[in-house]
Amino acid sequence: MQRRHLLTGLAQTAGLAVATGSVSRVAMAALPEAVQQTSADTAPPLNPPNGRPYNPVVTLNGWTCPWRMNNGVKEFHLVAEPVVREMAPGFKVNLWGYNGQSPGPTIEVVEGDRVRLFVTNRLPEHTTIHWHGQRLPNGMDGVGGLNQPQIPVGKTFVYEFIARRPGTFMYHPHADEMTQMAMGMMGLWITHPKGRHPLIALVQRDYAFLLNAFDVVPGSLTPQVNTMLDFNIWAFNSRVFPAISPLVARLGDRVRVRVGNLTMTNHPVHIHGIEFEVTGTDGGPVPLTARWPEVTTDVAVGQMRQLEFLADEPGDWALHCHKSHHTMGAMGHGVPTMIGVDHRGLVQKIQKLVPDYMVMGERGMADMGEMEMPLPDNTFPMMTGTGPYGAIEMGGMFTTLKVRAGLANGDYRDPGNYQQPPGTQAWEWKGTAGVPDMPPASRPAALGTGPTQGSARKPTGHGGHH
Ligand SMILES: [Cu+2]
Repeated sequence: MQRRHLLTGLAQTAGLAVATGSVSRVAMAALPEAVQQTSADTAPPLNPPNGRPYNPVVTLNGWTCPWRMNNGVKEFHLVAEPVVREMAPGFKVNLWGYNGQSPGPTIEVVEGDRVRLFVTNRLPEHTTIHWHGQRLPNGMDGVGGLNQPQIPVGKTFVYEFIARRPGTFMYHPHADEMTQMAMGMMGLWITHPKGRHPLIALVQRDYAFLLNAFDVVPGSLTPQVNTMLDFNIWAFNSRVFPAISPLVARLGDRVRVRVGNLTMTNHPVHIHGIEFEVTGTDGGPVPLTARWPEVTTDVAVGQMRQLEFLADEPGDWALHCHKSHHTMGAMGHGVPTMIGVDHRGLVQKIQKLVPDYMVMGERGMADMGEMEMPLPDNTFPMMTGTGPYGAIEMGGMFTTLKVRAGLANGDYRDPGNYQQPPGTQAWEWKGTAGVPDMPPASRPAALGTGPTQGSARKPTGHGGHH
């Protein structure tokens, strides 16, 4: 019954494709293969086997969609469908996506390419795709009802336009958007420049990912789609720390990181150890005179930012959203602040009634990073991830930029933990408590921060203390 239903659906799909649009019957004789991806790992960059050359991107915990050339047209086949996304090992969520994953595959083309995208709808409701940021004919913009009829269940529509502007773009449905984006339907689109572009630098590493958020009640399998602000899963490309791949760079590499935001709130993306410039937005390359150095840049809802920097400081550098609640895993929002509350004696009494009962938060929440809490069957810890020096106490939108000397070109493998050179790591003070073990001349009092600070800093009326 199901097999027959599926075959009927495929036949309808192919039939509609032949009947749709201005594409010749020859071009439409067979749909391009809808390549499926079963893994949530970061796929190696897809070097273009044909068409104009370009330097491919690496999609964090994602992949690039293979295409076929058809009389000079780049043809892609996206299938909108329910998927199971492994957001972290042991934490699988029922999402909607494209070609087996959420986000869908990254589309990579070159400025000037004619692109034909077949979109097959295997969702239980209609959909469309909007090509966020693209210059294209109005009828290809994908707003259901406004620019085109919705793509019904089981049907395939064809989008076709020339990639006119180089840059970083996104795609997502413009049909029942609240539900479909809350379920993970989104993807990246990169249009590489043809030849050298005065505002687009050559880089050795080019990373891309989307910021996304879900509301998955701990223990459940499917996001709540009506949630407006109270999300509990904060992800890079539908993946949460420590399951997000690191961004690996060779010492001295110029690195580009393309970040798009399809959540319901802004995310200040922060990178440690280096300074970057925002060299492009979804509106295009930023003029050189409009760039300034940053270590954090806010990526607002519906925005794309291209960050570029020189990876000239070796180490394992944190790269994360600076909203501290977004570097947390699933948590109950009703947890009261317990800092300063003394639970001694109470725990044993409660444990007689509730054997799993644990106290958290009376000294802050750091205990969460090391506590092995009994978790519901399908979720992940609130603060997790272990580094070489213990629990990292992070989750959600957090990963690392790993800068190493001597990596091979195109080697994206995790190089492991950074070995701190001797004498370059923070160390434990083991002197006499409270008394600085320094020469008297350099003691805090002499610097104006000791017991005499008050009188030393007060205006004296003579104007002589400078
Ligand atoms: Cu954030």
